Amino acid sequence: MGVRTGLMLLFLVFMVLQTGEGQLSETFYKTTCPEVESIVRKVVTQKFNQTFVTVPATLRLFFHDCFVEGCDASIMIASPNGDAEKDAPDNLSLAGDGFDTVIKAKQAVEQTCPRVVSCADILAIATRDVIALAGGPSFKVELGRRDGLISQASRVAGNLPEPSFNLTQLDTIFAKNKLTQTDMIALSGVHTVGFSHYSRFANRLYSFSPSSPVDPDLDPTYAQQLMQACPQNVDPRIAVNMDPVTPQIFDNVYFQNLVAKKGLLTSDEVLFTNAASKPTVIDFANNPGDFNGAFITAMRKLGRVGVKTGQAGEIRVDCTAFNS
Ligand code: HEM
Ligand SMILES: *[C@@H]1O[C@H](CO)[C@@H](O)[C@H](O)[C@H]1NC(C)=O
Ligand SMILES: *[C@@H]1O[C@H](CO)[C@@H](O)[C@H](O)[C@H]1NC(C)=O
Ligand SMILES: CC(=O)N[C@H]1CO[C@H](CO)[C@@H](O)[C@@H]1O
Repeated sequence: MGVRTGLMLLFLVFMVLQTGEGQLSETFYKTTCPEVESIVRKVVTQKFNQTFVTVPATLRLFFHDCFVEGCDASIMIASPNGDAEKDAPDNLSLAGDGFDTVIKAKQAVEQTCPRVVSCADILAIATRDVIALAGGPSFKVELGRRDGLISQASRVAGNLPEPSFNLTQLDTIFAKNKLTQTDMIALSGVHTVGFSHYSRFANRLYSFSPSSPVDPDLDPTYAQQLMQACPQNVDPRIAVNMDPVTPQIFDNVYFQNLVAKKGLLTSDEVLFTNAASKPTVIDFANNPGDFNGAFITAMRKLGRVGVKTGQAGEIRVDCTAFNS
């Protein structure tokens, strides 16, 4: 082979190692661990049968993992010093059941296919499974992610959306992860399950503006209910359902709530109040099929964010610790 070809090849290898971004595939473990999806589904179903919290906990874990360092299970790492990704203030409310689901599924997979399946892929499969268990759409999940080697609380800041964000800020942070506004709106539909703590929406009830303490974009009856559930200076551990109508079903009612001015977070309601995103919200509220289709597209794209493939990263043995 000529010098030119050799250099080209070297360059290509270098590029692949540099970015670590390769192709994910639905059949990645076809020969190395064909049972992986059925093993994970069984563990997730068992956990779901014990507690519904498994659903929101796993979903939010996946989102936060992907937006910080990419979908590489960096969020799973435990640290004795409390300075790992999961210890950042934004994670204060990550429910333990999400971590527990992934740890248990990994332990089960290790029995059959030791050191073959990444924790990042197990989290992706478990996330797909909890959506279906809660009544949401089912879809094929792409696999082949490797586990990351960095997990630092200090690297979380600025990478996750805040509940106070306006549409421009939401668009920007999702675009950074190669997700469009439509992807962002569809993914926000995950707030059809799960809870929010009082502190994340308290400003909308008590201190919105000097002339109007209650956010005018909140339905007055809903605002009253929220104030009853969350009086001022309530115990900060109090949390309320984000979908007040069907909190335990993964459906498009979240979008119907936005139309009815019953979006809990400012970042939820803005999707309806801003004219640029309003038509998509109305479409998803009226056509569950449109929501499901856009949601599946967006979830698969979310699962590709910053993935490590090939030789990058590692296949962790214990999801909560780097291999030493
Ligand atoms: C669009 C921007 C988003 C913002 C500003 C946002 C913000 C929040 C906030 C403030 C909470 C309440 C947390 C608490 O107080 O415990 C929450 C809960 C939740 N978020 Fe989001 N989120 C966004 C998008 C997403 C996406 C894309 C997903 C998943 C794909 C997601 C999944 C969840 C889940 C499942 C919960 C409930 C957690 C639980 O019940 O334990 N969120 N989100
Ligand atoms: C979960 O519960 C359902 C319904 O009660 C039951 O059919 C199923 O066998 C359970 N699955 C597991 C894995 O525990
Ligand atoms: C959104 O928030 C950013 C930061 O606070 C601000 O600069 C921008 O003007 C806001 N955009 C809209 C449309 O309100
Ligand atoms: C589930 C989890 O690890 N939560 C941690 C999130 O971060 C706070 C500190 O900001 C920890 O106290 C929590 O244990």
